[in-house]
Amino acid sequence: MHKAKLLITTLLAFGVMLTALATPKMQPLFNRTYPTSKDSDVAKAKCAVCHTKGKELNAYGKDVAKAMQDRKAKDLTAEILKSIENLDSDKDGANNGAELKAGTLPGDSKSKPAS
Ligand SMILES: [Ca+2]
Repeated sequence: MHKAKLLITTLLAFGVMLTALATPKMQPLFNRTYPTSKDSDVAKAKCAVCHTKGKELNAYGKDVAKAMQDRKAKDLTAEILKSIENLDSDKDGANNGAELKAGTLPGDSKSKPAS
């Protein structure tokens, strides 16, 4: 019984590790495409630029995923990110490109460029 519990705990720990490694290239690519100051909303949000909690995607993350699916792309590219700059994923009136240039979150309508 104790051994089974230990085995399950170990497997769960590996599962969490694999999930965390699922997209290790996405964030560095995003940061290279949209360099921003350390105190911007984008820098503070880290994974939350595209995700709500865990693996769930916010409005911007869903648009990124859709652009990847449209191209049948396995890996995210700067071209894919730039292809959705004209969208306003979070519908706050500022398009994704303007938000990322300002360091605000394109998937969170509460974060938008100062007008
Ligand atoms: Ca927006």
